[in-house]
Amino acid sequence: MTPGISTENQALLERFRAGKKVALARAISLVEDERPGFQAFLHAALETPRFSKRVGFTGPPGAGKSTLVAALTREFRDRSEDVAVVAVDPTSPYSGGALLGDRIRMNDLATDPGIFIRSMATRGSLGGLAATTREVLDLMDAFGFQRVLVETVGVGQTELEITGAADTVVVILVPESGDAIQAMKAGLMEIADIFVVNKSDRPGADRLVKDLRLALHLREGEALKDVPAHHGVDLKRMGARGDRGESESEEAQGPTWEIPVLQTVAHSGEGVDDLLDAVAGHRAYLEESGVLLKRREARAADRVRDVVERELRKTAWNHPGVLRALEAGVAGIVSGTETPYSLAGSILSELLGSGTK
Ligand SMILES: Nc1nc2c(ncn2[C@@H]2O[C@H](COP(=O)(O)OP(=O)(O)OP(=O)(O)O)[C@@H](O)[C@H]2O)c(=O)[nH]1
Ligand SMILES: [Mg+2]
Repeated sequence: MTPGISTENQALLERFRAGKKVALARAISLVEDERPGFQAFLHAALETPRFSKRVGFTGPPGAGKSTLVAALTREFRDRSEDVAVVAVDPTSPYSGGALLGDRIRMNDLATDPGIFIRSMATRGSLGGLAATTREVLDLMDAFGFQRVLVETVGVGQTELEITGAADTVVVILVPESGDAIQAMKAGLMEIADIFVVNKSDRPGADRLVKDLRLALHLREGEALKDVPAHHGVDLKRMGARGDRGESESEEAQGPTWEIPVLQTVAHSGEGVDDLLDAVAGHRAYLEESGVLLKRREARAADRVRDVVERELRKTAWNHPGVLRALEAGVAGIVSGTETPYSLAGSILSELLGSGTK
């Protein structure tokens, strides 16, 4: 990585460090667009202790995530906390109707200088995180926000990504979003620190709450029978929460956390206080049990992996020898004298050898 930083980025960095919101916004764009020098900038900007309390919110489209995040943001502000919000939107910022909706809902918050709101588009149409969401969250953290809230639309497995980005994960379901069995199948039991059944003014909410509680108890029972629910989970994919089940439950000597299932009516604010208490309670648990440190370390390891992978990919596909070998070898694969594996093998030795020779 380039240790050097351009004069322009140095100026930006100074304004970022001085706490200028405009500089934060520009720094985010620099990172989001992966513009030249963004890694050097991140390196310099992140070389500072970070203390943000990060809370992730995920759930199906239209579950009321933004309405809840807006309600919580107001509460945090009332308690004099600075809040940064990232809404990761599956639609493009240029054509997204949902984004506009978020903007309008969060509009009344946007004029408060203690609040910073940013929307990011995902790569695909399936939700989850955008390529640089984690880095943008790091920036907000380094900038000094006490709270960093991230909203992502969960569609199937995409909500799992949020575990690598937040300390506390709130999974928001609604009576329409299906039953607890579906939630279990989607892996939500593994990622949720807090369950919220929003739209509790609608029929079916009580039922879903009961089912979720039952499912959580069943799962706990299984874990006690020495069948951890987390076996087979891909650590790389799970990121920060990858080691959650086993290591946290085996070290049960400290404080433990029982996943609460709360009910809210986001637009009227009903249940928001309970949610705040649960978020605070989970924070206390994270700190007292030492799990926070573990999650942060897992997150750090994850970030290093990301950077190494990105750099390797970039190095490989910009390497003249690699490109030559690929070009020269494809005909052999087509005619059957080479295979993708033999060619990849020689490309890798070309690449890895080149660093040491
Ligand atoms: N009946 C009812 N409607 C709600 C409740 N909470 C939110 N809504 C409405 O549900 C719709 C979606 O709310 P949002 O907050 O945009 O939901 P979201 O999960 O952020 O949506 P996306 O970001 O588009 O996935 C809005 O029209 C809200 O007013 C609730 O508790 N009860
Ligand atoms: Mg939303």
